[in-house]
Amino acid sequence: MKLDEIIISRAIIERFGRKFSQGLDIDVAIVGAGPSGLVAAYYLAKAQARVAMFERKLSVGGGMWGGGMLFNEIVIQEAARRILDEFGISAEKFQEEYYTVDSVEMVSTLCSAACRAGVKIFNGISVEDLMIREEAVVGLVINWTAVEMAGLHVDPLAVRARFVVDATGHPAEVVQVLQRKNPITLKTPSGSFQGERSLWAEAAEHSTVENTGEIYPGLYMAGMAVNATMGGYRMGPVFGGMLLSGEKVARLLLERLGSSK
Ligand code: 48F
Repeated sequence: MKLDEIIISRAIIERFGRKFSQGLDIDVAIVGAGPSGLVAAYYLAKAQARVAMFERKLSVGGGMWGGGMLFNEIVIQEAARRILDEFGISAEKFQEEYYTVDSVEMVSTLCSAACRAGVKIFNGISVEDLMIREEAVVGLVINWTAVEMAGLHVDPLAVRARFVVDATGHPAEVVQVLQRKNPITLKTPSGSFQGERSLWAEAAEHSTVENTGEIYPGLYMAGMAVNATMGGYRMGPVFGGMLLSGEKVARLLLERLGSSK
């Protein structure tokens, strides 16, 4: 076999073009490929929803890689262990109801399962704005992260989605941009973005799952973005709530998609 650089280049361009084009008009667009986003994407795609995921960084996995303070182990509590079982991720019992997971196994396995279920993951792409119709979110405005970093004046492209999920973690970037650019009321106690509070793992893990849901018509939130938006606490390197939040948002969206199909 004689390798031709132009065939290699054309293969990449055409196959990416096909994938990108399929990702432009979908059921659910997920912003952020951390634990909550990856789990949500997996369950949605497994149920045949058309899902695309946009991740600012080259690497997926969000805050999982570094475990706690760069010790690359994360803690999962009993309530979320069944989700690890669903993915075939090995958890080691530390003491009653506490389990540890190697963070690299966690990231790679969640990502692999999402891809195999049919999720289209676009890394190196940042969501900078939302597409709006009347009183609802109907898609994303995206650009290359490299363009964002270079500060180049390059217009973005758009993605249409029946539903958008903010899974951007602590900054809750999607909710924040919606509020900053539009005169809207969010479904929070104050009607506005509340901001994250300090560390209280027990309360935070509960509220992140409890408040997972629709924050504005067409816009759902999962993971740490939920607590940041609702004024909840941070939880540190315990990840059960992230997994359960991802699972919950997928279930809520599948109910919506089922009723709108
Ligand atoms: O922060 P992240 O892991 O979100 P999560 O699923 O999990 C939070 C935990 O990692 C941890 C915690 C719980 O134990 O407190 O922090 O809520 O992943 C969020 C991903 O979103 C990407 C970001 O690079 C990260 O990988 N992201 C953020 N803003 C954007 C974005 C954006 N505007 N466009 C695309 N990706």
